[in-house]
Amino acid sequence: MELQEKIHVPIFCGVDRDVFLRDIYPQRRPALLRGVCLGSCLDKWTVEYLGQKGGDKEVKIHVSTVPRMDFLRKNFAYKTLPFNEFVKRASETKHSDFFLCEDESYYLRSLGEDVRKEPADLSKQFPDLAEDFHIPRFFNPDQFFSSVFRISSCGLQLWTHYDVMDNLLAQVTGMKRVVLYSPQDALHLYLSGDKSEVLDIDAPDLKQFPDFVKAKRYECVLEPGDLLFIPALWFHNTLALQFGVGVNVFWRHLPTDSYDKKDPYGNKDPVAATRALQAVERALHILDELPPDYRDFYGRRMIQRIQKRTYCDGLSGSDAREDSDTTLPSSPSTKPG
Ligand SMILES: O=C(O)CCC(=O)C(=O)O
Repeated sequence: MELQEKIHVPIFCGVDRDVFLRDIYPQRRPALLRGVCLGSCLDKWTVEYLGQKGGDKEVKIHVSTVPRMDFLRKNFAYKTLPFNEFVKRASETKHSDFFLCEDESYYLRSLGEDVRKEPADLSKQFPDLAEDFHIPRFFNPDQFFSSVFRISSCGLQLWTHYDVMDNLLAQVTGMKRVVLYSPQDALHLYLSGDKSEVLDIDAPDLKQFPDFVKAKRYECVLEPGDLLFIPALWFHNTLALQFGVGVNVFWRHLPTDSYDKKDPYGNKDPVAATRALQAVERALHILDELPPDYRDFYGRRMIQRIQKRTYCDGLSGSDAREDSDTTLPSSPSTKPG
């Protein structure tokens, strides 16, 4: 029996900038783009070549005793290795030199030079390798945010999370399964910040996570040369079916000022969302001044008001936006001018 409704991510061949911007981008849904030119990396990026060109620059990596990384129980350690040594180890299954155990798994998410301030940029950290990778011109250069190496041991699984920027995930070598969930399924994913606490998405504990089955599972398998468009806020979980090298490119989809300026990873909530979430926390503190039955009553009405004003489907719609809302008394400042 299928656990969840499963949907194949649609595959598009021969997509150029015009087709992407006209037919794919506005849908705000994941799309697998096959046959887009990614440059000579597809032929060149063997383990040996990556080691030679990437050299012995130190990289910070995740090392885990088991391939499914667990951010809750922290079953991985952050370690540092020269890039060439890291690539060699990540490509093998048994290691003669290791940190935790001889069959440990490795994962690199490359970082900027000043980790806390600068986003990753392949052309700065790995200029010789960046020459081989062609970033598809599907967005304007001033929207570019980061280009990030994603290199994983065979079997490595990265937890389900969302990012706040639009993303093209390029698979250069190896195969990778990607499972995605819509932002509208956020409440079925048991979030802890930007990550889902459901780590085993193939055999979840349904006693602990009963609503997980309600989330629609979008799935695809990336092959070398594939490009996956992951719209901002779409949750994604990756499983390396083989040792693999990928690069993902984030770009700004909202006006620059919408994003948190201190966010080198591209995963901090937009400033307006952070302010709104803080305002909800303040409102909840105010409700604490009331007895439980009153809190329950006004809490339910607040939820309905928020649903009517914000949901894009179902309950709300343009009528709800313009309504004279009877759920809660509206203050003049909350009405559009
Ligand atoms: O490919 C991976 O390992 C993870 C990709 C990812 O999380 C991303 O592109 O945001």
